[in-house]
Amino acid sequence: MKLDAETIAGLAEHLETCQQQARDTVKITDEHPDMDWDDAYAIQAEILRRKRARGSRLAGLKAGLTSPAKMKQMGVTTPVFGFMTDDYAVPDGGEVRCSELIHPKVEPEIAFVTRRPLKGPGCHVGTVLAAVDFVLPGIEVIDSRYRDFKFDLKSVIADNTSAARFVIGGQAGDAAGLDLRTLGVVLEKNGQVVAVGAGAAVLGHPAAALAMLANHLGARDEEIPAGTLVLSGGITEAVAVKAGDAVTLRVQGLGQTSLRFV
Ligand code: OOG
Ligand code: MG
Repeated sequence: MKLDAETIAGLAEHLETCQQQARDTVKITDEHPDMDWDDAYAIQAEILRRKRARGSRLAGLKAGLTSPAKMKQMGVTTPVFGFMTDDYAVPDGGEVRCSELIHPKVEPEIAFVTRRPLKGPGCHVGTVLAAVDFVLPGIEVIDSRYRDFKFDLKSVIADNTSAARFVIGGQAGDAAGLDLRTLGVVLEKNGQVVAVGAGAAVLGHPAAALAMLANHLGARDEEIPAGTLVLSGGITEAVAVKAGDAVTLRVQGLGQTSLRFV
């Protein structure tokens, strides 16, 4: 770690205040170029601690920057991990208020729910499929607190990987009984198809995102607990949205989930 506890707490407060006030900021590595990966995850953990202290509950975990389309769009090459709290959850078909966000984008994702805990090191696609209860269509709404979505990996990790809202819905599928690599996804905005893809875009197999997350947590002596919702990462580029837009994700054999931006 390169930053002291006070600096970490200050940066967490700064980023969370930007989120609460829907205000953007320059990336934090501009002022702290020497911060390291542990500092970045420590800032993220401090944001979670602040939210929990005010009564928020953890609603799930997420992997991001797991597909070539997302990595290319954001100019990075390594996946990142973050969290969602209960106030990020939108009911299926529900509304997202754009006044609470800076510059939201939507991502088509496969959501997993675990039946058993997953703890690295050594987790792989097989371990994950044995521990997963079911998969569902999920739309993640990301909203980087950084100006124009311009960031580096450490800055975006500290900013809880741009997490803002999510919706899951459709029909739960048996993860082990589906070929998640060829699972097709279609993202529609206002009735028009805006992105299409298949599960294999995520690290070759979307369960690999959970294996990476479990191995990442294992190195910190943490785990993915049983019964955890995990978003495995955007399959395609993220799509910008604004008030008035309606977004639907259709996943092959698993129905659809949708959101409206107001
Ligand atoms: C970072 C978060 C990426 C995903 O699914 O790839 C993410 C960002 O692009 O702002 O959630
Ligand atoms: Mg995402």
